[in-house]
Amino acid sequence: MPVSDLAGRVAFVTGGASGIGLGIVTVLVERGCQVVIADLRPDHIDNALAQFAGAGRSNAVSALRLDVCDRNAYADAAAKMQAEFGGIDILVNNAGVGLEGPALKATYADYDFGFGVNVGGVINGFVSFLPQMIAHGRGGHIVSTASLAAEVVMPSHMAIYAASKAAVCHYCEAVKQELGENGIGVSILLPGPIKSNIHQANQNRPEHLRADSGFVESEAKLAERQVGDWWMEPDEVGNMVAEAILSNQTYIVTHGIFKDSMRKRAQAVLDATPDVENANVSGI
Ligand code: NAI
Ligand code: GGE
Repeated sequence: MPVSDLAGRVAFVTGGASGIGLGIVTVLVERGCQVVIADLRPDHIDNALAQFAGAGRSNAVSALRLDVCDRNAYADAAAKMQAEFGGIDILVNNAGVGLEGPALKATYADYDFGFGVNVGGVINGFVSFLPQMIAHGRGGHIVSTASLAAEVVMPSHMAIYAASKAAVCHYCEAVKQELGENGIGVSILLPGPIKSNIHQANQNRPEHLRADSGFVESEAKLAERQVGDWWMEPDEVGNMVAEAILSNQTYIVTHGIFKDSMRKRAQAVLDATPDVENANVSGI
């Protein structure tokens, strides 16, 4: 059965030490969860733990350094959660990188960076944790962070990013029913602009994917970008995520500002689709 009450539940939040993930952690703690933050960046982890210590909530939050691309480390983290908490109830596949750069200059290093974190990190979360979440029989929920970039036609310099987020969205849509039959709810977070450190993509790029990158200049420029005053606060996203877990809501969409672009893309696909009478696809 999906999660009907957050109090006492154990949550594992990747990328939980900054931005959207930290907003989700903050709200889950407020709602009574025991939360483990998994993040790449020691500086972000230190800042996040200091925030919770300052609020007198150190007992409810711990953290471990994890690169979600490292499958062995991810398996070790899942084993640790099983040993310490009897498994997790809520997995938030939130870690991601907002890489961008000229599509014609993209190299395998850039594709591997974008898909490795944004898709590979989500896959590794499912593979590492789904068995224990089903086995413990308490029910559970998996939230994966995609983007509204998955639902519009994005500019060329964000092609890798958009494709990676579309993959997350379609994978989660596809597995939702079967996971539900196994007591695991599924939600897909589709944020618009949220106040975060997403502009720091170049600080999150692994060493082995730096030298050959075609995005060095674009990511250096991105790193200088300021957070928009009108962008949404992470805690507001956290509240949307908490409510979506409780209602097993499939899509969590933070903004309506791209709705016309979303509709235009969907209509373009429908316009290219032949009309048929009484289509029967039950056998597929
Ligand atoms: P952020 O950069 O503030 O937070 C992301 C966190 O993930 C950071 O603490 C970073 O250290 C961590 N991280 C990066 N690579 C990692 C890895 N390989 N392993 C483990 N942790 C890793 O950025 P933000 O915006 O909070 O991003 C969270 C998610 O939200 C991402 O998937 C992003 O694509 C997505 N998103 C963000 C939007 C925004 O406007 N900020 C809008 C739509 C989607
Ligand atoms: C706020 O900064 C970013 C970013 O640098 C990369 C990606 C995103 C935000 C988000 O995933 C979304 C918007 O919030 O992606 C878009 C970025 C730019 C234009 C449109 C986007 O989505 C429709």
